[in-house]
Amino acid sequence: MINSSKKLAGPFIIDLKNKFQEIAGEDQLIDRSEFRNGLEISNEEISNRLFDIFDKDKSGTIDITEFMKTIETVITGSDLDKIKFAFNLKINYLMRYHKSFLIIFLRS
Ligand SMILES: [Ca+2]
Repeated sequence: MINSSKKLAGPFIIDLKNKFQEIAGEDQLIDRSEFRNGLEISNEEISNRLFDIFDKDKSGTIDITEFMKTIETVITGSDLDKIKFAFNLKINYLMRYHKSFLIIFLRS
């Protein structure tokens, strides 16, 4: 999926663009429900959280640039970028459902 120079490889970019077009449909924008159904995310909380990370300008839809940029950051970004991404995604979920886990974690 990535080559040695840590850039997205051509065929993978084409796959991604095709996937975007398939999910986005005619208007070429992905809204929340298209996002959740298209990526088959069963958990609404996680889906919304992910959506917010992709929707950089908070317009309520994801365009092709936001889609590609976010995926590129996750795949080719620094470890710090990846940690930030994972942190943004997980923290709400963990806080809500695993408070006891966090308490144990923070104490250790
Ligand atoms: Ca947007």
